[in-house]
Amino acid sequence: MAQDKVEITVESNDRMQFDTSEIKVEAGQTVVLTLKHVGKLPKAAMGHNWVLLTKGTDINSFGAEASKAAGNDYIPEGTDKVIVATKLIGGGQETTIEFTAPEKGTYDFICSFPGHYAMMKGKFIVE
Ligand SMILES: [Cu+2]
Repeated sequence: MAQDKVEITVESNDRMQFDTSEIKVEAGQTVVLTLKHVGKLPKAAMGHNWVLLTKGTDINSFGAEASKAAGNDYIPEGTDKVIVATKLIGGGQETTIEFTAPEKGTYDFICSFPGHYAMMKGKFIVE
């Protein structure tokens, strides 16, 4: 039996990178995910978030839609394409979210700051 709770830390930086491209958890686990921004640039220039998308969401079309949602941390208002997301942070900051891992499958995670999803993305695998 897997642990009930798993803690994950994802680092991001001033070079538009996450330090991980694959995260594995088990269905039903409580996931405590901390996003750290280890860079120095402010949120307006190099903001990062961690956004878990519903299965099958097209990253490019979601990213284009998200880029218009500056007033909401680049998460489109009322979207049904986001399972969970952190707030947007700048250099030196960190933020933590807690959520229940969704059903088994492979999901995409991205940073939805404009243009970042081309580099800042990875797979969230639920086993
Ligand atoms: Cu970013």
